[in-house]
Amino acid sequence: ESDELTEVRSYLSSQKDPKSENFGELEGKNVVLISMESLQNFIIDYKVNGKEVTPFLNDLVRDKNTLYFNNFYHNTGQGKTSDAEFTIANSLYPLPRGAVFTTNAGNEFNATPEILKEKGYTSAVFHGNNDSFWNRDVMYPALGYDRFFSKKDYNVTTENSVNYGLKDIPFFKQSMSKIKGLEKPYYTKFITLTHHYPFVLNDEEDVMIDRTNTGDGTVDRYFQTARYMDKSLETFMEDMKKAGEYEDTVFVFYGDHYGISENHNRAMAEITGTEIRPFEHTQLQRVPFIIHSPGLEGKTMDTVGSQIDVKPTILNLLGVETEDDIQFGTDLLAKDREDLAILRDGSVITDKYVYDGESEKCYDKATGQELEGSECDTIVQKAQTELNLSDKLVYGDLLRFLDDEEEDKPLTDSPNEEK
Ligand code: GP9
Ligand code: MN
Repeated sequence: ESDELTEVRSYLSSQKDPKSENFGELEGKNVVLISMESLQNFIIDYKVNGKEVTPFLNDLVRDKNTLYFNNFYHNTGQGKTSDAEFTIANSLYPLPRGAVFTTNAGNEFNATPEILKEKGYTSAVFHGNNDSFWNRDVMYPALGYDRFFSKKDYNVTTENSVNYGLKDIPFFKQSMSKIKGLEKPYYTKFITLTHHYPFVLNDEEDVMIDRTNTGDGTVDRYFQTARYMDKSLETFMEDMKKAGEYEDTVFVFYGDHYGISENHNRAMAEITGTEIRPFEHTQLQRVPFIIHSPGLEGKTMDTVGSQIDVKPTILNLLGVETEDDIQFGTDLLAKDREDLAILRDGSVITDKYVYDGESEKCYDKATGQELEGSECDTIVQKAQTELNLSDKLVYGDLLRFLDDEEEDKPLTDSPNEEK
């Protein structure tokens, strides 16, 4: 092992690694991860002219078989969707600049699909855009994925696409025959696309809610594409039930990153009813995180976490031992877990504090009141240490020094006959 890897290891072992009570609760189940494009948590229960923007998700988060995390942040940087994928698969931070999917796809990883392969899982990704976008065709084999159903595996026409590619409703419809063909248990990821900046719909039929009227077009359209995506999730869940793919499956929904940047603070102040200071800006980096499975004991959790925690959380639920893994996240369901989210820009959130990395301002999390900067010193220090160690690990490709190296197999050719 290299000295640098030893340094990472000794830092991680000095941290609490709490055990979850739920270890193995969902052992052997199929996994369906759903990347919800640009979906921020403020949208949950938000209404436009009396109508819910996300009625499906609003019901889902209250379902008795749903765990809903309402203090969950994204960790993404410039790699956006792909950064979220990276962090969720590896429990490592994305890079301070650029997209790790494009800069470090040649690295050795120990990602969730690869780990689950040893448990007999088949893995696949579904996405209605070109396979080379974000270098996914190169990165997925490195993460251990077996299959990648991309644009060329779907019937994509001008009518059924908008913006970057296939619209979410036909995307999920056409995915059904593909998922049914997978060997079980499967570990899959569906990446939605329609609710992407600049949030456009091209068919009256897809418009299911009014725009808001802040006068900021981006913000006003945001609610319409969010409504459309929510509908696509609803139809997907129904189709999974009809196809008999629901009972043995755990559904994990996550927002990938913000959709509305700080350039839209004026309109967002109108939407949220409060001025957007650095405190509110940081709180707007929350994205929904939802785990749903029949039989799962559900509740809403306000524990502070982020995408870095998804890997250990899922693996623990599936009963996979992660103790010796190099991971920066912790199991969100562990009782004595530390409330913590470290964002890529150096912002840090705990149960007590919200620190904005850009303005370097420190706030009381409960009241939003600004505090002496020094109050946040300890957590800022911790965040810097963690981000630096994670970056060292990625830049130095340090996981290649782990013993059980395996050759990355190329993706299985995706047959096009389902067109
Ligand atoms: C592209 C899609 C969007 O295929 O995942 O990527 P983003 O621009 O959000 O990173
Ligand atoms: Mn995205």
